[in-house]
Amino acid sequence: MTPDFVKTAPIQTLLDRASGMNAEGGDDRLKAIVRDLIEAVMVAIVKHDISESEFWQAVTFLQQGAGEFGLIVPGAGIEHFLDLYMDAKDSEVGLSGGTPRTIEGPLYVEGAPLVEGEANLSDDADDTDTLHMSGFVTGPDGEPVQNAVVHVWHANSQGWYSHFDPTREQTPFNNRRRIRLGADGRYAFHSKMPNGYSVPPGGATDRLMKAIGRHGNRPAHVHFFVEAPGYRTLTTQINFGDDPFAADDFAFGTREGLLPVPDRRDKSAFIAFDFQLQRAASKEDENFSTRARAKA
Ligand code: MBD
Ligand code: FE
Repeated sequence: MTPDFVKTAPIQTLLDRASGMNAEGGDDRLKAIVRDLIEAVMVAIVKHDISESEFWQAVTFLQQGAGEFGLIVPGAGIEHFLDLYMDAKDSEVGLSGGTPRTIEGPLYVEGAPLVEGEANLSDDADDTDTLHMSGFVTGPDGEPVQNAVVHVWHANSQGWYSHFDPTREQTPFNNRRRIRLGADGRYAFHSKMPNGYSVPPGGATDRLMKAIGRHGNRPAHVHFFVEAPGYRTLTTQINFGDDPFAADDFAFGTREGLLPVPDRRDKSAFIAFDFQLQRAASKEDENFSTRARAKA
């Protein structure tokens, strides 16, 4: 059997009815999307001759793994795909330049302390080196960006993020801050050096990765949102260029231009990194995505 089977009249009629195509109410755009998604599942079933048992195994996997969808999505490369798609759409309308965007990931928490000046991100003890990171936030012409806020978050030396730490040993905003910048657009912070992240052992993401011969490790990294009136909010992260997983990130978050090598000296490591924002074309263009985020 070939996927042409899905194109036969009875299946196409089933798809129209299943997606509400000929129903009165509902959202037309959503109907069309739902129809394409169901059809894609049907095509995969026929193409790979997926059995009834295999299909229900997949349903059970998704049911049990629902809590890890935020990890499965980047692991499957779909969050990075969204970046590549936004980049391509930007370049189609002549928008380019500035610091590259890269995935947010599932571990941001709203409401981190808003601080000014040289910031300390780490509230909790952690027996590791100190990271010192600093630089400038500029616009497309190199001008210092006014009233910028830099949101920064990263893991601890065990690779765990506060709020999501299964050991429950971290205080709520450890290694999380929002830094309000002055008129010169300079930011600076220090914190306990993060380590690479690994997906929870035995969880849905781990099982999927193992089943397809992959791993679930990320290099050590630091996440940022950079927002300022009149500019597009930047979602990005730096990954440590000297991490063993720098070229093999399970979440595809590493990008050229975002891989600084920390200058490691004694118990300190230094990273100088500047952010360049794109100008916003409208108030809406300033916003970041309305993705649902954890609150603490
Ligand atoms: C992370 O820390 C992360 O940044 C992503 C994208 C996925 C899993 C863990
Ligand atoms: Fe992360």
